[in-house]
Amino acid sequence: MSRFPPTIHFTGLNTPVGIEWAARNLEVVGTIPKEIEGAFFRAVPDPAHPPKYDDDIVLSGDGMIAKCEIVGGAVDYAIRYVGTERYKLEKDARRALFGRYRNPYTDDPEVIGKGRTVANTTPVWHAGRLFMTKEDGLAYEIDPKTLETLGRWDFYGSLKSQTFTAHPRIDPDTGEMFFFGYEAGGLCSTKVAYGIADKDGRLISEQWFDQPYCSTIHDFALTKEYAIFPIFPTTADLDRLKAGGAHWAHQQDLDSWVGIMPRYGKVEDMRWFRGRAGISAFHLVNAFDNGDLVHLDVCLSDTNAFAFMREAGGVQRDQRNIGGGLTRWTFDMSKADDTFEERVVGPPGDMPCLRDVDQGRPYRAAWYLSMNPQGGPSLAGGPVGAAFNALLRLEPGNGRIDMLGLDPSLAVNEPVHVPSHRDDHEGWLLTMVDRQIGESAFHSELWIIEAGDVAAGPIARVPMPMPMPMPMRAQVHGAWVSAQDLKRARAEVTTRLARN
Ligand code: V55
Ligand code: FE
Repeated sequence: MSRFPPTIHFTGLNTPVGIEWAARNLEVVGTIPKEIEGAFFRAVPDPAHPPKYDDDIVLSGDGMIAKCEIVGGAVDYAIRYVGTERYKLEKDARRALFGRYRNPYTDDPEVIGKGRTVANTTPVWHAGRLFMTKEDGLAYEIDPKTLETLGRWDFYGSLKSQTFTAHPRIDPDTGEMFFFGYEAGGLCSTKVAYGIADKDGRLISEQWFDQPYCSTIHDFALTKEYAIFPIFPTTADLDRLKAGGAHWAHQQDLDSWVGIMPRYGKVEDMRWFRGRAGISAFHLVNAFDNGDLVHLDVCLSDTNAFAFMREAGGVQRDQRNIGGGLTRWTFDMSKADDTFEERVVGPPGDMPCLRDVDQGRPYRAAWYLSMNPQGGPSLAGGPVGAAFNALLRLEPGNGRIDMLGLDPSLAVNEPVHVPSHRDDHEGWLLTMVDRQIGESAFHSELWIIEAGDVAAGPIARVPMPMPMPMPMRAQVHGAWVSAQDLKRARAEVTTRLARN
């Protein structure tokens, strides 16, 4: 392929951009509250080269790391490719060498055994370091100042897992990072590594266990007492990969599972709870424990939200016809059986956002993205093909919902939460909003929103510089790092540029 194919994965909001750029002192409409000082990092998949085969999916796009930095009310923007092994090899070759999504059997022979990850899913900040992650490989460390890639992160050679999740969880009290990697032992391995890094980023524990089958464990959850691993029936198969097929196929008739173990305990103490067949979730909002009860809030759907994973499993379902809801699962650890309670606490949606201090604790409110029931279908684009156009604030304890419903010409990306110093103030959300301004023309703006009053809309907006006649490719996840934390970035970061 010498050009990008004109499919939904490469047109409209998904049109490849491929430009590394930076601009200072962007126009600010309104006033950014003084307390908002720091950087909003964004993970943006953007393929640098046309795919090796006829088509490809958004999840294969080379990771770009973007930064909206807010200093004294001024805003700077920058975006760069993550210098993964794969990106560098293809950059040198000036073409795609790696084939289909997570199938190394479709790669050029010259890159067999080379790192395939595109590090395009979540920016993670821990212990003064910034990482770009994707669940199919190790994280890459990024210099938070320059966005330069410093190298693969394996905890100074101590991590045995071949993979690292895009959704680690950080305990707000201890500063420890709890994480996992599935397919830890290689392609289609049922081994899952469960790890803990201390507040200084040292690996203090890594244990491996087997999941019931090789599923895509995209996210997990943490409470003060437990680590929780949800297993949904989207499975990998080595023979299918060897035949050049899809990594993932959703199995609508296969049971789901939830594994729960003491978070500082042994994997041998994992208890497995059996869930409904065919369901799927990518993101968990939060979890907390209360005596013997463990509550887990899940962005649940009744089948896999990604068409390419459904179709590989023979599931035919229109994207706009997927059921589900924000669902609370409650596990009674005092009972010996493998059942649990389920109730819906909010409308369907995904891309949840939580205050850092609420991680693993009872919490009052969370935010997530959904579809505006008014105004018509949403823009095409993003990883599942239909962009979100509503931002919800949910109080799961009492079911209260506030909505910022957007015009169908607008798409909203996952927000990050910025805390306030005032106890009586819920802080702010930052989110990139894309607007269609012509048949294939888009314009993006950063919106600053009162977290406690999303329905009021933005209190300040930062239009991306014009003229910029291209979309900004849809973001996957983001991370907020305060100015104070940025100052505590590891000093040695800049001296380690030589490392790989
Ligand atoms: C997801 C995203 C990915 C991926 C697998 O949001 C799952 C879910 C951006 O990459 O590879
Ligand atoms: Fe995710």
